[in-house]
Amino acid sequence: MNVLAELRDAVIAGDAEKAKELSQEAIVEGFSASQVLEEGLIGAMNIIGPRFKNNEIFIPEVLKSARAMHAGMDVIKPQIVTSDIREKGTILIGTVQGDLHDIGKNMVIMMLEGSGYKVIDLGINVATQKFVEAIEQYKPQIVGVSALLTTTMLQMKNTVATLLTLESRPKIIIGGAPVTQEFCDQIGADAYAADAASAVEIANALIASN
Ligand code: B1M
Repeated sequence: MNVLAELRDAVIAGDAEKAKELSQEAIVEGFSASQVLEEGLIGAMNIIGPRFKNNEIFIPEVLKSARAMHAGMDVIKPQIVTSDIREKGTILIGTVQGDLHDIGKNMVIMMLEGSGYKVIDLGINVATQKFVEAIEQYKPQIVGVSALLTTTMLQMKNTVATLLTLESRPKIIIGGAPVTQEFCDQIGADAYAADAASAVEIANALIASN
């Protein structure tokens, strides 16, 4: 079994220490940080998701896996975030109020930072007012809004509606598993990103069109 498959298994087993070691080993063996991310860490979450859905595993196991995944992400982050890249702009990002999911958002952040953006992470369960205050404080070019629950998509809609009313507002990118381009069109956000890599492409395009 190659090191990325072992890493995937370690994350599935929720073994943070092993996930950290194997992520380091994979980098030493010459795998790129994005291979470790895509094939090892995201690969594991793609297996965990359906198991959680089918009640084969439960929240404690998912949390252990999430922790193991973060341990791996901490290892590859310095490889992805190269310090000599000039900042392309500032992006503010958060998961909407009522929603505690942050694994995907954190991946988006890593990819954005890796491609040269300064990212301000507002965390999870972010009230609309907090987005508004942070926009006033940091004056970002882009705001990223994440939601992972169909129930919190309504909160996403409310947050976006408020952000759209701001004077000289930043561009708004939305994302998260239940979010679609159709929903994006409905609520009037500027763009929808299906995954972390497309979030970077879309951010680049929005900055270029400014
Ligand atoms: Co939750 N959960 N969860 N969960 N959880 C889901 C989302 C679910 C689909 C599982 C299921 O039942 N099938 C389901 C939602 C169903 C629905 O709404 N239709 C669900 C549920 C129901 C719940 C609870 C209600 C469970 C309960 O308590 N009964 C509860 C809600 C808590 C809350 O938020 N209020 C809950 C809790 C949890 C944990 C805390 C245990 C944990 C979160 C840990 C954490 O995030 N720190 C958890 C997890 C891990 C999941 C699953 C298994 C995995 C999510 C994940 O991390 N995916 C998930 C099942 C699934 O998705 N298959 C599930 C990996 C991640 C890389 O993908 O987040 O989609 P994703 O991010 C992608 C893209 O979407 C995109 O880029 C990312 C990278 O490619 N993207 C953006 C994301 N945000 C973006 C923002 C952008 C752009 C792109 O803006 C710029």
